Amino acid sequence: MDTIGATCLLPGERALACPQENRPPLLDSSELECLKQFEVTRSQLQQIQVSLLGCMERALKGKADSAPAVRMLPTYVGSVPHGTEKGDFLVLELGATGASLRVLWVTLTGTEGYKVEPRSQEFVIPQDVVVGAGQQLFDFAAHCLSEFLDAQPVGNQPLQLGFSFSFPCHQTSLDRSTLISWTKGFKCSGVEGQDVVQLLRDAIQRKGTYNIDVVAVVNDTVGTMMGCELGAGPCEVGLIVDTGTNACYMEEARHVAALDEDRGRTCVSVEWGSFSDDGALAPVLTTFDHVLDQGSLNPGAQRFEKMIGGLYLGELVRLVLAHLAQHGALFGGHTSPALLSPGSLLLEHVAEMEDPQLRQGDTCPDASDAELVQRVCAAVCSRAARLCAAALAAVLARLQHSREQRALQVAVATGGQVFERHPRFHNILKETVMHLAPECEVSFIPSVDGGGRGVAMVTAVAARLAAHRQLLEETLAPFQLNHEQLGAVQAQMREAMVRGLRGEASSLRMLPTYVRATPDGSERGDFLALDLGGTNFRVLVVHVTEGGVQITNQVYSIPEGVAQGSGQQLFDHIVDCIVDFQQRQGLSGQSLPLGFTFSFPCKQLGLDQGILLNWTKGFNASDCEGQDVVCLLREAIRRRQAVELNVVAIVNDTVGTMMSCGYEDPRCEMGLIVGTGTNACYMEELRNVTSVAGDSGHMCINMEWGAFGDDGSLGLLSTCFDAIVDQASINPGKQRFEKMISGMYLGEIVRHILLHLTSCGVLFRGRQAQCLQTKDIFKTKFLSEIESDSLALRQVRAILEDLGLLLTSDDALMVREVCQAVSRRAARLCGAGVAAVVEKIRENRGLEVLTVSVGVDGTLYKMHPHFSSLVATTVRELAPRCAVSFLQSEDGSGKGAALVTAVACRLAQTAQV
Ligand code: 0WK
Ligand code: BGC
Ligand code: BGC
Repeated sequence: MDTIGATCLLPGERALACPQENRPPLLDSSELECLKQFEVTRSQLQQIQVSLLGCMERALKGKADSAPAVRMLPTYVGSVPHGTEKGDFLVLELGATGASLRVLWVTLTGTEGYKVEPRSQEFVIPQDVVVGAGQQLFDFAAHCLSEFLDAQPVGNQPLQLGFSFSFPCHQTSLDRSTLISWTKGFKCSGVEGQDVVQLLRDAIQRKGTYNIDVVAVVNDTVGTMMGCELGAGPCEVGLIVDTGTNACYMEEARHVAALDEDRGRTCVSVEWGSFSDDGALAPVLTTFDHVLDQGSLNPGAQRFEKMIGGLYLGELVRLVLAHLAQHGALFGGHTSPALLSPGSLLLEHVAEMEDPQLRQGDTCPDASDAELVQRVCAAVCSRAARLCAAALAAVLARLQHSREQRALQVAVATGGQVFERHPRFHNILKETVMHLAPECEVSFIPSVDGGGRGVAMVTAVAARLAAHRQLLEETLAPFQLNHEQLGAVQAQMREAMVRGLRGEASSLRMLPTYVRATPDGSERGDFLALDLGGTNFRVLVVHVTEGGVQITNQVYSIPEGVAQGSGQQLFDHIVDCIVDFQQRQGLSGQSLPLGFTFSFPCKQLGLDQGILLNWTKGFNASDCEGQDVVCLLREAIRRRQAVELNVVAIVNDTVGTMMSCGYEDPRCEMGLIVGTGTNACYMEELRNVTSVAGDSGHMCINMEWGAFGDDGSLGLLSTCFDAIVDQASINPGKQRFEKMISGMYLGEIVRHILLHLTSCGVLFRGRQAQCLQTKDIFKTKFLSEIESDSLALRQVRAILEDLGLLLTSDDALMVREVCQAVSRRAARLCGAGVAAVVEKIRENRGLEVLTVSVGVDGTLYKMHPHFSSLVATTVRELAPRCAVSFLQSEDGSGKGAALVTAVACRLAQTAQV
């Protein structure tokens, strides 16, 4: 037991007793028993260390029970300061030092090497505010901010504020934090469970004197850690022992289950004040601790804090002194109102009484009383320091585990009045840590300004992220289409449809397909089918029997050189594939009727005549546009002697898809493709198709909606990124609607947005990534992968790193948002198009409500996790009187082409009969 000395005067009291000799007199058993209770053995400390470590690791894994002993709260501070932070920041500190708050003006000078002393002002919070209504507390804080700023040369510049809020909070971002429970004598109503940043913003708004933006909220331990001087190398632990106690440290992000992270480190606030493992704590809890706890504002909570925090040390000493006095062991058995009144002994009193200097000179009437008082102070404070050391040793052990390092070198930033005022606390803590964590080399860095600079650092980072977020939102805002804008697209498309059907100027060609009916199930026979124009070129043999349709197909590639070579080369390649397929399928020499799905805009003059109007989707074979592609195919067949093929029908992939789904569901009267390209067809009333004779019956119209807006009607919605992608395409000014929707272009739009955000410094720390300069490197399939809900952020990073991007998690999050904005716009525009078509069919038929199915195909529609549901939602919004179901085509449009051929053959036979 250390020797101690102190004055015996309590605040406002006359002297009771003071020491005679400097050799400590012997203590009687009751006194000894009293002090012995505060002795904590090494094995008890080790047990606390181990138990706390266990609680920390369970909480990190999210395995802790409902009321975890320690909370391990992510703080969204992902890196220790890298010294580049610059600017003037306001800091508001609430709760670190008891019933007071502090406002600071901190100027960060980045790497300019000189320091500007922060200007600060402290305000005492009236007790009725500390336990009053939450609004009152935040209004008080806003008032103090205003009073502080009245004395600063601020003018009306927007001010960025970092809010140091020293209570346990669930943080969901740097500027969103929900208070879990008050501690340290605070008990304001209407705050627990609330976002304290919003409460402060509302109060500042109500005050209305200064334009202050609260950009970050941090725990005081984080501010202390972030504020520690870089000289010593970054601190990775922040330790506070002030009115309360807590620590934070830099944990490997992958170990924090609450975060979807696999790389880097993140700061975790331990909130060890609530550590209460009865197994570990019960042996060290004294009767005085139970009395104090029962008398506190939060009985049963923060038990560990109540043995260490400066708010409680004075009270513990008072309880012991009162106990000893009441048992005649002190002050001659006398007590006093102050000695008996809770809260009368404060930390500074304990520090004073424990200070050995005091004993020498002062006039204490009874030396042995003074001695005993000092012993009590020392016992209470030493225990606090040792318990705090055991907790810190648990954090160090956690750091060793998470870094898989046995020997650990770490700097701990310390802050708080107990450190500043209590002479021996720091030494006992240091010594005990050395005993409990001998393989750790720990340097303690006292915080110079109570963490104000650290909070400003976090605020600077948050301000930078907030500015980035704003830039991101401004960049993506044009992609968020509201109901009015989509309604306008629907109306414009409707008008263009009518003009196209009438043969008037319209960006929608509304091409008759000569398909007058969807299959009725009576089709029979074997057919060859070709499917050109999507991701894959396929040759199929389709058997249509009573029992249904059997398909065998083979995928062939169309090399870019062929797709952009000569027409003859392209069609010879197609015939080569057919011959290869016939040989593989043992069909050589058989002349089966052939249906040709040709997914490009064709003016059809009949079922087997289609004049190619223009290539799309990266195809550009020469000498084809303006030609009848059925002729081109037949010529190629002729060039390849000894091959007999009977080309019966040419259909667009939308028509093939509609027919294929129509075979299963007769209500299917629309075909939709959202793949490499996009387009739609539907069954129009023949009377509305002026270019085809006849007033009754229907005609399937290939809308070629990819060209919608080529007349500039989509100009208002087109962004600078759309213009870049269009200009870089092989058909600038063409297929504008397609270039905002389909798979061939979405990846490119995203790539250009990423390049733009990088050039603004928002992404990849402003470092332009070489890989992103390459056209088409950001595939549209990446959007589908990145936006998948089941994909954790780390997997998003993996996709982007495979591309050669060096990125942070924030970058990955932003890339995902860019993908979401681009694909969402595409789906909504597509939905507006479908709504225009089904509404036209409904009005064509004068129906109150239309029930119709849409056959759909295309990789983007099928593979993207949200595209199809967004299209359906938009159609419900814009065409509420149409009950639309979307049927994903299983066998592609090749089957549809075979069915069209089958219908044509059946009609031809009945015509011969
Ligand atoms: C599969 C169809 C084909 C169509 C394609 C579109 O069978 O006719 O062209 O879907 O999707 P993409 O392959 O372009 O993603
Ligand atoms: C709070 C912590 C805070 C600590 C030190 C505790 O009561 O729960 O959030 O860091 O006091 O101020
Ligand atoms: C073509 C359409 C086709 C669509 C889907 C567009 O580029 O012009 O004919 O239906 O792509 O493949």
